Amino acid sequence: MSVVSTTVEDGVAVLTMDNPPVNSGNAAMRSGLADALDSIAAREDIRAVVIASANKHFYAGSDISEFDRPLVDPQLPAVIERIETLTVPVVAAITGLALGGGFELALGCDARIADTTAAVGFPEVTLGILPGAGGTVRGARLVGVPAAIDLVASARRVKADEALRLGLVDEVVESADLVHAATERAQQMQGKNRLRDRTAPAASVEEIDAARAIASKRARPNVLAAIEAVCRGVDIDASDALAEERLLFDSLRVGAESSNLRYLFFAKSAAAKALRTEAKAPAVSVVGIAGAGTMGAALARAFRARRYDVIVYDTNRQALDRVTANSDITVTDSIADLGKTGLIVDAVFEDMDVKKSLLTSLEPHLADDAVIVSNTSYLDLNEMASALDRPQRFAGLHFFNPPDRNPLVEVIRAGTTDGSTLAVLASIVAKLGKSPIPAGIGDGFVANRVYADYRSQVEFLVEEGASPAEVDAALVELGFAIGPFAVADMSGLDIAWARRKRLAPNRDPEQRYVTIADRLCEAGRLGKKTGAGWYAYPDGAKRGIPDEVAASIIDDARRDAGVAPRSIDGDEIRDRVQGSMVCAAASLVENGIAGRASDIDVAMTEGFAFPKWLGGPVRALALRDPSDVIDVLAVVHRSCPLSFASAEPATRGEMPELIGRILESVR
Ligand code: T1G
Repeated sequence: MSVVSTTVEDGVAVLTMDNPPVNSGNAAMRSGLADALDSIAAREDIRAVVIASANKHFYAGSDISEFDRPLVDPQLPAVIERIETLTVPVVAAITGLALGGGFELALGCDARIADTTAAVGFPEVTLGILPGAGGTVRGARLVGVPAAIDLVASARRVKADEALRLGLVDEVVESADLVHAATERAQQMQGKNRLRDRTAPAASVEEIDAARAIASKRARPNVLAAIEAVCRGVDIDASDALAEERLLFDSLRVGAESSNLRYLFFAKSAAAKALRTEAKAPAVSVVGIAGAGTMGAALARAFRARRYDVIVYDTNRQALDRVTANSDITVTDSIADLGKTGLIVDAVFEDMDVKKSLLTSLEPHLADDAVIVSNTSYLDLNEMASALDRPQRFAGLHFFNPPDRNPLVEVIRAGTTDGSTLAVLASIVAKLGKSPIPAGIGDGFVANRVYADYRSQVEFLVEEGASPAEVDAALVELGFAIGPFAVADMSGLDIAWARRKRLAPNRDPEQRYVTIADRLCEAGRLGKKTGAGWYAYPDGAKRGIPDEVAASIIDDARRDAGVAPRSIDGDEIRDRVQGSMVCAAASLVENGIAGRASDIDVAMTEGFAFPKWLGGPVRALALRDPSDVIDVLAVVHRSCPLSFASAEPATRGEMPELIGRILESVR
């Protein structure tokens, strides 16, 4: 049964695409469209065509899973060519998403009618490629080079009203009227209106250069190629431009960067899928935040930005005033007011007694189906749940700074969390546009556990002879936007210092411990906010500079640790950082705290700015030569045999079995 059906009425053929769940453009869809278009071309009685969807989305783009092997004919350009070769007008009836190839299909039509749920865009650059079926060529001929550069390079989705304003669609109607409006439009049109025959709307050199400059900032090679394709495409014959664009697309598609980004796309999908349950999720429209501190206020903004009604509760009036200062968020110092909410996020002080007392006073005010989550970074959720009469309504929802911008969130089941609570959380994180990973209960859950080992390793490297600036530079060269010591100075050294002091009594004496960060804090160097941390910030400088005081503190710590400093090159720094993260991933998967190794790649790329085009630390090491990997793991193990016990076999030249398995799982 074809995924494309055709109905004909009054000489108008309506092609309906039905390839659930998202109408992705796989081989079946393309051949269904090609066959339907070929049949129409052979008929004399058809005077107009509409291409519509039977589902929520028009066409969510090409099927990404097909990109790892040679593409099957007919490929999308050949389908679009059939549309342009038809002598009768073809109108796209866009509902929901028309992304990538889906929007390119619509651009091959002679007109585009959208309904109010429609959104169009070119997400291709987020997959390490560029639009490969005419998006750079027809897009520029429709809206001009500057707007086309923005669309192709930003990958942003354009909602129906803006799409109409930009000229990306010709009309916006209610969903119920969509096919009718598209049919009417097709019947009224006097012949074709092929974008490939147009010249691009005029744009000045200044406008083009301005758009290029914005789009090129920190742009990856594929984005630069996409910008060039847009600019060049309007100056040459459309057929040549389309052919050049396709060649570029094909060369990028088979490259490592695109393969890694596609891997991450499916890794995020797998992590989100792991959270799905059969249970029904009661709809939540009002969210309560308990705690108006920095995190609570940022969480309130994050929920508000996704059109939840938000009530922030705190007993501290000044904190509440800061929340209301520039937002339409309700605040209250009465905990009873949280009774109106369907989800309450605990963002109070990280202390078990404080949290348990909050839960005990909160619960009596709540409806039975209201869900409570804690944003705790490391406290035991099962102990917290014990404070509730209905612990099944409770889980962890761990956001990452800044929560209104950082897409990563960990969904942590307590032992008592039920399916309905999980269903609520799955729908909440989807509506927030987050990249969720499931996490089990353990110190630091998943992401902070990996981050802790990363942080330990970079401090080992400084103790052994690298400077903070050398470590930061090596990791910026890997692709991080800024290095770990610059990040530490930005967020402040005191938070981690307080935690180390709290954990000191239980620290294993066998655990390698670097005292440099403690010594910096004891010297009052708490980071940028105190004018100095790992770096100095003279006169409130934005960027830190290495200084003698930090250097001498580091030298003292090396001497007291009996470490003779040596020069350490960038490759060793990058290898040891990635190797440490992989060791952490292996133990998290083995202990069932992480569901799968790719979740660690999602966490580190989404939440900690590990370069996405490498696929994440596990993927990056998995693509290395196994003998290199063994050497890397041996060095990591020697840096701290206790922390990196899982790498021990590598010191004997063997691939550790568990690590070998998780590397295999992400290839
Ligand atoms: N290819 C293959 N599978 C896809 C897919 C795609 N494009 N989009 C979604 N899926 C799967 C997904 O893995 C999941 O599978 C199920 O569909 C539901 O997705 C030639 C070259 C459209 C916004 O980048 O952004 O066109 O886990 O859970 O939350 O120039 O999916 O159920 O087994 O994400 O409602 C461009 C990618 C491709 C869009 C829907 N298109 N997709 O989100 O559902 S390149 C994209 C999405 C291209 C042309 C170029 C989202 C969505 P499973 P879901 P959702």
